[in-house]
Amino acid sequence: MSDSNLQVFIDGEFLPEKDAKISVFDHGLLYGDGVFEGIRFYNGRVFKLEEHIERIFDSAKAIHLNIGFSHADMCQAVIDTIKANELTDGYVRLVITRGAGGLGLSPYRCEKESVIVIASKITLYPAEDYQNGLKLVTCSTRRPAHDTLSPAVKSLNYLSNVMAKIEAIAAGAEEGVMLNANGLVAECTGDNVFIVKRGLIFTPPVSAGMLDGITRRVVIDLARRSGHTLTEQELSRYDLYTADEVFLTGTAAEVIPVRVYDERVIGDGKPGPVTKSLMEDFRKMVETTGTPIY
Ligand code: PXG
Repeated sequence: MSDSNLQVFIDGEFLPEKDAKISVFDHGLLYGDGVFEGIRFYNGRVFKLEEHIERIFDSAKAIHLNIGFSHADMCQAVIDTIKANELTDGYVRLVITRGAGGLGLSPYRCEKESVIVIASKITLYPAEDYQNGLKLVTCSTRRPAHDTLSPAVKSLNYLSNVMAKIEAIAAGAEEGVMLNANGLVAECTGDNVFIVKRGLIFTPPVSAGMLDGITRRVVIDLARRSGHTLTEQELSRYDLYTADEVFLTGTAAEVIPVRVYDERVIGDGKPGPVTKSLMEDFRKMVETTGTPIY
């Protein structure tokens, strides 16, 4: 996808899309050495900006990457990039790479990290996926264990997610469920997982090995505020197969129902009442909250 002439922020400068380039010696490219964020903005407001900026700082800290920008500068860079592109609704990709260095793993030979902000329109899941629900399959590719690369780090190493996505697409599914090293449900390739059983909501705890999703946090909060009982508890595939409702959360997907998982029809095969009410609550929240851009 290429928008005609985006203005891209690189290290404090705006460059037209065709000139927005970084070095082939950047360790972000050579080793996947860097971190990123995906942020949505709706109606001229950035949704959960502070939380996304906080998470990228945490991801950077975890990989020992120094960000030469302050928290406030980073928020401003996001706002400025959206403004430079005169957008009101869309998606921001924030990328911080280790920077250009030698052909060796050591990050200490990289001169300076690069901060990249791309603001663009977003390609949404088709509307029918929200009405009918997604098809999911279990992928054989596991989420990395905490002692490999913390799954809480939103790093440029997304290859296991990409491999899982390939498996899901090969199976004719829209998303793939990734298990942790113990064979329990961690999350999907780019979304967190929730189930509803007998009116109660469950989602695996972050310790199950996942990205601490910002949409997940919002939905946990919305569910509890509307009087639902929500428990963070490890879930197996069995728990998903036998759930009354399954839904996913993520910046790109928002709140989206699941129709079938590993060929098992979820509930009656239609989005359930809890999912539908949370989808509605989420929609209201994104339209009425957020950091103003203009
Ligand atoms: N798990 C993983 C592995 C993710 O990458 C989520 C869960 C949901 O987290 P948030 O904070 O967004 O609620 C993500 C984030 C894409 C895309 O292009 C997906 C994400 C982020 C940016 C782009 O599909 N998922």
